[in-house]
Amino acid sequence: AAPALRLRGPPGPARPRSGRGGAAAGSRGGSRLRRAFLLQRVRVDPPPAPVVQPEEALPHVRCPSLEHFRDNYLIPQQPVVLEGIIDHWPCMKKWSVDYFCQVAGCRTVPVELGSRYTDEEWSQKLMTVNDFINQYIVNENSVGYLAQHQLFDQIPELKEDISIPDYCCLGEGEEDDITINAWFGPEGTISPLHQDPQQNFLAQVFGRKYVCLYSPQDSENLYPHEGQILHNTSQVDVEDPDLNKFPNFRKAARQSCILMPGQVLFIPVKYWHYIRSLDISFSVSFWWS
Ligand SMILES: O=C(O)CCC(=O)C(=O)O
Repeated sequence: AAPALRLRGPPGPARPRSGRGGAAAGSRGGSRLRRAFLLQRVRVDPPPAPVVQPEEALPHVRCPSLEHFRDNYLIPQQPVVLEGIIDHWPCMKKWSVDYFCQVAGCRTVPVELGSRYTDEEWSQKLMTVNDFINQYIVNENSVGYLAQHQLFDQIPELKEDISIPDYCCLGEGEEDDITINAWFGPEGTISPLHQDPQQNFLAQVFGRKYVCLYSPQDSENLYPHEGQILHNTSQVDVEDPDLNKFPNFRKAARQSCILMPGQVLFIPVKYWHYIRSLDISFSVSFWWS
């Protein structure tokens, strides 16, 4: 059966659920597209792994009880890195690049091309998992990101290797309403600073990710894009901010971490997040309410 693929292409009148998928929207002339095609062949070496300063380090907590998580993080809407809660997931031992070739190699998935979805030259295309792995994971000449894709609905076999974190039962929504997305890419993928309308558990299966978070209370210091499509995405490049253009960005209080395999980051509703992969990386996100 045809997979339930949904490209996060140019959004229609309704806003896409997440910030992704907007920048490349809009019409482009052929020459611009050709230029984009050439640009995306060139991969700029990503900067090294940043050092997280102690004053901005996110708290870590190991296997908190439901009550502890609810009272200290969910109700006050404080982000936290949870440890020890996915060690038992079969994916932690099973998943590798080779494994994806075996179980999903022939399946077609949407891939984002270009470093970040706010770049002009960003685009998306459909390709098989085998082609994605050959072109963007094994040969890292340019950045391709299998991002925000409901891979587990497409390939239910993979769903057996993960489970919905117990803490989601603290929400008011039904389990069926939880959106589970896969994020698979090489070193150097960047999700620009943006916010989403649901709570999120971002579980790291392999590879590391550098994550910066800012409270929704700092929104005005983060210069969201104007207009409907990208208003949940900041104009500021977190790792190289233009402080002349965005002077109040220095007032925004950052929390950060290097998310390691086996760790799960709780990102409260509307918390701004910026994420750069430091290795070949696979994450699973759970959006819940
Ligand atoms: O890991 C990433 O690149 C982005 C994840 C994200 O934005 C999300 O889970 O909402």
